[in-house]
Amino acid sequence: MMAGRLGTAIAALVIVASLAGCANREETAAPQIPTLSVRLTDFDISPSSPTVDKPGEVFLRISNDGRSPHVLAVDGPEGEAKTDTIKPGSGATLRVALSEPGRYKWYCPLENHAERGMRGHITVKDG
Ligand SMILES: [Cu+2]
Repeated sequence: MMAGRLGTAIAALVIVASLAGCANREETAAPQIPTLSVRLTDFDISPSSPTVDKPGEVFLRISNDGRSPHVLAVDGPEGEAKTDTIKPGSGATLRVALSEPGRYKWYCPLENHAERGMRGHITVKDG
């Protein structure tokens, strides 16, 4: 019985992870993982410097609305996490462990995109 429920919970999490692109934020089976929608353009990250309320994992739901390929990289407290190259008109999800309060850089590491404006910070509050 217990194992069955746990299995169901894990299956639900996997589904949320794979369908994060179209999951409704209020109906997610894992409300403890905040989801942030991020829009990449030539050459901006929007929002450029969001804040999350407490340390923990964050789901980034990223769309590339620009005309160039982009990548989103986050220098978190446990190292760098980044997407594969996201084609124009496409999207990606990234799960980032922001386990400590702080201010973490995020940027597009391709060519000179960060210098051109694709950089900012995620601030993690103490909770
Ligand atoms: Cu870029």
